[in-house]
Amino acid sequence: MTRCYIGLGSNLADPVGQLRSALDAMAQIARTRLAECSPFYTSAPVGPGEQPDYVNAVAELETDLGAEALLDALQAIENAHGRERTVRWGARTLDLDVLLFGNQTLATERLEVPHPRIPERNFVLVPLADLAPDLVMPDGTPLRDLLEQCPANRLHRL
Ligand code: A4P
Ligand code: MG
Repeated sequence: MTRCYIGLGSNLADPVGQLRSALDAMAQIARTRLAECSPFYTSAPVGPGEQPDYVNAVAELETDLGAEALLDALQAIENAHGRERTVRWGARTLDLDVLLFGNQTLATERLEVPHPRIPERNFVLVPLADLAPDLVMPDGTPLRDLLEQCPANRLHRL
């Protein structure tokens, strides 16, 4: 079993409902157990143009799938939630990012793990720390250090 952390984000079409429904769907992924989910947070959008605020959370999964098979399952859930990929970092109904996959470091065409933008995103770091305050990144950096150094961005626990 590999313990992994998935970032959930939505800023369209009832974001809280999108996240709840995504959690239900993640609990159904084959050979995978949904262990826990962080509280939900509202966060100021990072990205181009005017966008609504996001709702973000982090979920912990335990899986026997490989990383790319897990990504397939997550992308199927995104698609089932009406995700349309138009503008990079643009508004979206549901975004599921593989933040961490065990202690592995991966860089394939489809998958970069740890997710490269974790250090600059408090809407990822804060819920991740809710679940795993003592976590250490694959490169040896404690999560606490990343949290201390992360730029401030408006974030409210729901
Ligand atoms: N991909 C590579 N690595 C990964 C990974 N670790 N997890 C590839 C998931 N996917 C990964 O993703 C594009 C491709 O990235 C995928 O096909 C996969 O093979 P996408 O979801 O289609 O595109 P995207 O989400 O628009 O781009 P990207 O770069 O993933 O954006 P981010 O980093 O996910 O940022 N502001 C707030 N407040 N809250 C947010 O949640 N999210 C974003 C999206 C921007 N601003 C935000 C938020
Ligand atoms: Mg994404």
